[in-house]
Amino acid sequence: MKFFTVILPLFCLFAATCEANQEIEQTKKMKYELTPLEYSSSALEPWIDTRTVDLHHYKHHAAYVDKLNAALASAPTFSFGGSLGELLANLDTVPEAIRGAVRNNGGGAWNHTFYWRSLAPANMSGEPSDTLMEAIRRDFGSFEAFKTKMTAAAVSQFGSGWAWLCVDQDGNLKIVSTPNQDSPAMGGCVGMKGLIPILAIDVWEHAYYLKYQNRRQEYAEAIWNIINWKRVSERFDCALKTQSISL
Ligand code: MN3
Repeated sequence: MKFFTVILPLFCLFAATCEANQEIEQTKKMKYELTPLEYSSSALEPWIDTRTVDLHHYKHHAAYVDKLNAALASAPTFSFGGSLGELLANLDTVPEAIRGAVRNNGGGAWNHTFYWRSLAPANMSGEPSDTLMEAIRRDFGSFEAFKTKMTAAAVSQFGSGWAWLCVDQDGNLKIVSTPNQDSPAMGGCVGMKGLIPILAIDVWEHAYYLKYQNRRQEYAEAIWNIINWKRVSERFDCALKTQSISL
């Protein structure tokens, strides 16, 4: 009787601790993690529907992170201690055998974190800071003209890709688009040296197809209702002051 009341619970505790340790070991090997959303899956309604956010974040975004980790694990002699952004900025140091996988999946992982953090529920969207608004008017003529131009960049990106608002080395705003999961975060590695992204629009079909089907234009117009302008303005300040990317 005593065995079952004293020894068995102790044994179970020991077994549970071992399991926990194993989990920690596995976590250590999983170098990069899925960045959690800052809002609920329904928070972007009605502009981006709950099901799209769920699938996009917990399936698509998560898959990029998993595949990135798998690619890195397949090259045991390569180790990189920095952030994902730093890894992408140094793509040319990644072994050729996994460079394509890191470019696609590391880019996918980073771009999506940047995208989710570019968005906010409509009632918290706000507007650009005075300094950012001034720069928008200076470089695009008006806020409306800027939105029209960025929407057009999103719509006209052939196939899957991204539209970005960036700050160049002279502090000017530039709209660019990239194919696949290429990103200004990859800098010179993808011919985008010195461009610091401050806002991203994902134009892969998985970002909008459930609600908008083939109407990418409608999605790219709707997204202006849920931009996190506080965050984008902070990124702009960071780009001007430190010439660096802020997530
Ligand atoms: Mn996507």
